[in-house]
Amino acid sequence: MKKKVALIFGVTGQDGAYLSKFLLKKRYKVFGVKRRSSIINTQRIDDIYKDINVRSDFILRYGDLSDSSSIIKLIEETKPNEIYNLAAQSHVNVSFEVPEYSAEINSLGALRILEAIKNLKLEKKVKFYQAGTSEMFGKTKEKFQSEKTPFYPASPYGVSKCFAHWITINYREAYNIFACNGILFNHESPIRGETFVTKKIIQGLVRIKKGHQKKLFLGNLYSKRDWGHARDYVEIMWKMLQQKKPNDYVIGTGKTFMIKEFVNKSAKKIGFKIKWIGKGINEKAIDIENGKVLVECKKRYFRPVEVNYLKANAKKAKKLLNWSPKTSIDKLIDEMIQHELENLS
Ligand code: NAP
Ligand code: G4F
Repeated sequence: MKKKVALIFGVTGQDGAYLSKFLLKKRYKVFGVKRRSSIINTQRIDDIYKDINVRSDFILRYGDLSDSSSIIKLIEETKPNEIYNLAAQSHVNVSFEVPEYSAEINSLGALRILEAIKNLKLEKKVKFYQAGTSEMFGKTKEKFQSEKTPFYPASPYGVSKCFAHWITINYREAYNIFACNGILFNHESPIRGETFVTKKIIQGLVRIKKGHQKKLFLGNLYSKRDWGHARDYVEIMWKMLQQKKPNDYVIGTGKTFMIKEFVNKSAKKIGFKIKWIGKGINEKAIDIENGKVLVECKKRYFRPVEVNYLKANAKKAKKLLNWSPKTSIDKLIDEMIQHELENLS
């Protein structure tokens, strides 16, 4: 039987790596789009080439979401059954520094792919997944956020993703493209980018424990996030595209924790006994055993506007896709700590 073909934009990112491995196990041929960088950026997917059962079905191509011609060429050449748009300038705080670039890639990038599908007349042949985000809910006051919760984005990143969300719906309605939005809440893993808070906390605390780092500097300790495991979340991206009709789904655990709670849980598992002292920017976590400061706050890690509270209502995905997350926050932290210990240089 002919293998299904997937084209993944953002293949070198956290989700791109997990999704590639998931699809290869499902016997897909996977084309991944990487962008040119001055240093090799394929660390997260290099291990695929060690697996002789799948490596011949995994092909990397150069491309960039800022370049329509590369998108059109890639779609024409690879003839995908499914396109996953995971590519983005995905860091919320950085989007305040590069707002125009964030919109260019996150908003117009999605539009460019949809336009290519339409202009190549592939509406009936290609299914499209758009990586949406809980950041679109932003400053919401709703206790749980579902597909019906109005968006109130609180960063250039959040705003840019709202455009991508609505243009995906618009092209679905206008041109009958099988296009789905996943509205995914935070998902982490051992291969999470090092500047996202979970990875930064665990990597920092492990390094301090082993004598490779002195302190960890953080921003707002009081925002709350609904954290799941990326491995569980890529499966649902695929599942959305296997349904009879395209739809949009919220994906999250329905549990939320403060950043400070994440520090406490991680510190305990790594073997620290800590106490918090001070307030606001002067708040610090002290190692009770030797009195040393482990965690301090730094102004540069605070955002001009904060998303204080996110908690998913994923009942629609549970009901229609029979989906629920498999990994608890404790298991996620354990896995991330284990990875840091094994990879400590
Ligand atoms: P990530 O690790 O930051 O990966 C982003 C990917 O996009 C990388 O492969 C990156 O390439 C690529 N990229 C950036 N700019 C590009 C451009 N101009 N052209 C082509 N590719 C480009 O993000 P992630 O955590 O895997 O997230 C995947 C997607 O889901 C993103 O769209 C993100 O916004 C969204 N999302 C993530 C979460 C989460 O909690 N992880 C939650 C909701 C939504 P380089 O490797 O070269 O940088
Ligand atoms: O880990 P974060 O940077 O993730 P954030 O902003 O929630 O965004 C992530 O999840 C979104 C889904 O909701 C994705 F769409 C997006 O692409 C990305 O993957 O920050 C989490 C929280 C924030 O409230 C932040 O202010 O942690 C707080 N925080 C405190 N200190 C910090 C730090 N965040 C970072 N990155 N670095 C700090 O030092």
